[in-house]
Amino acid sequence: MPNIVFNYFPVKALGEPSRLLLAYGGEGFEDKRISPDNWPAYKPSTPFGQMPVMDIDGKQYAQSYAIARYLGRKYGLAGADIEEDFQIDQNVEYLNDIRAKAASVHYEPDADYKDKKQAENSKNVYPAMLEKLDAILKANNGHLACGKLTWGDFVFAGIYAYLKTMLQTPDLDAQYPSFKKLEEKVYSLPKVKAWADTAPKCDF
Ligand SMILES: N[C@@H](CCC(=O)N[C@@H](CS)C(=O)NCC(=O)O)C(=O)O
Repeated sequence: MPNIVFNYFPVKALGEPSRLLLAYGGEGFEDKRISPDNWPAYKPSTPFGQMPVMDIDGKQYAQSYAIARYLGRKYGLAGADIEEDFQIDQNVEYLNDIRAKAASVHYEPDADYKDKKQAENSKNVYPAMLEKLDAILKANNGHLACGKLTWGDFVFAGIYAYLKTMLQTPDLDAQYPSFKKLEEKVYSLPKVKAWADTAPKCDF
């Protein structure tokens, strides 16, 4: 068995998709949660000065979606051909567009501009993007792509709580039951559930 260490902050955010994939893969991994206090000491030794970073037998792997794609291929959760691979990549990118748009507002330092932008996006931007995401899930048998379980579903389930926080829409579950259903589908896969039941609890 390889020695796998997964390094990320003590939140779900961009790290949780790969934690879920590693749990699914069943090889065992050290779920290392680095506190913001300890981060400056570790940062210079990471490939891009950011986390997540996965370490397999001393080799470092960085960039959250690249890691998730790699683990998806490793554990049989990639597409069956390049057309399916493309569909997964495309829909993961779209999901990330929503996250990035919401994050740019969430982390805005100017409070007045932040409020204005949040109100504007909630009215004119997020609804159409979320409707589209809902339509994608509905067209794919409840999955993010290819009508079946892929690593894209793990990205969705892993970042869903973070997405809700970024969007400032705690009622997203009720608005779009397909979202909550997909999150639950992944978290209830037996190996994922066994890991999640004992993992540290985080709100996002
Ligand atoms: N594109 C990168 C972004 C990673 C990223 O933004 N990481 C943040 C935490 S979510 C980070 O390491 N922040 C600390 C820093 O930049 O010093 C990925 O997807 O992995």
